[in-house]
Amino acid sequence: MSGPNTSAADYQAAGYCLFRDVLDVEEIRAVNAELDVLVRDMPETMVVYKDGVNQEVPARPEYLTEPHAGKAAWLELCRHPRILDAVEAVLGPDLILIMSHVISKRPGDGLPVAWHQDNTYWHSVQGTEVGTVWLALDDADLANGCMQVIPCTHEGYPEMDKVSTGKNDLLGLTVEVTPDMEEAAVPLEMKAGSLSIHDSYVLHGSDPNTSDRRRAAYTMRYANARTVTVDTREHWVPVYLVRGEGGARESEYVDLRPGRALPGGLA
Ligand SMILES: O=C(O)CCC(=O)C(=O)O
Repeated sequence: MSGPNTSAADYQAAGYCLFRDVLDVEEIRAVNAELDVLVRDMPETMVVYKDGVNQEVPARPEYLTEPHAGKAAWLELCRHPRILDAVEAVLGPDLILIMSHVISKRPGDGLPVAWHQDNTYWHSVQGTEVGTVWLALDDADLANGCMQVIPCTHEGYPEMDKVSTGKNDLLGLTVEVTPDMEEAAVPLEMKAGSLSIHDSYVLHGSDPNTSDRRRAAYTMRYANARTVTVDTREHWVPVYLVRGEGGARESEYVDLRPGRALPGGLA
């Protein structure tokens, strides 16, 4: 098993890249204080897309979706200059923020995430240059269910079929992988404050958290605004222009480039 790719220049070929020590201890402490509030305020049940349909399930901290659309601190984090520098290094200077999701796996209880591609879940998003920042809010390793990727599986941008896992996991669906593919998986072990970016077509997933430590991460999804368009009538949250030019649909996006005020109405 080879080590993780840490060269932005190799992102296109590998389908992911790891950036170490992007946020410092104080910054991560502040994000974790916001996460405590999200978990404290979780409702009893949540509607999640699972097994191919929207379902109401008992609330769990793996399903804290789109906090940036309602809370200023999360939206501000999504345009943190050092995070956007990493995104720009792999997706270019024109960037839209399209989604976000906190996935917090409780100690000894965190759900696995079966092998999947992201793009097949996002029908409102057209284009291939879409990447997810996976920001570690805790130290993440194999024991607490760090994310793993199967490098290069995005090549040619295939749309792989999904089948039911029949298990209690985050998505309820999986792409079937061969033992050879599984053997090639790279665990993205990292310290809190580091992040990886993965292509929306590359296969990735994670094991359950069997350790006595939490494993929380904040995933922020970005796209190249010149080559990717989002149908804002179909999309479930606003799309934010965070850097550069917005392309053909710029007028439909919320302008959140440096210096712009956050939208009103956020908590
Ligand atoms: O956090 C995980 O374990 C999985 C994350 C994931 O599937 C994603 O960010 O698309």
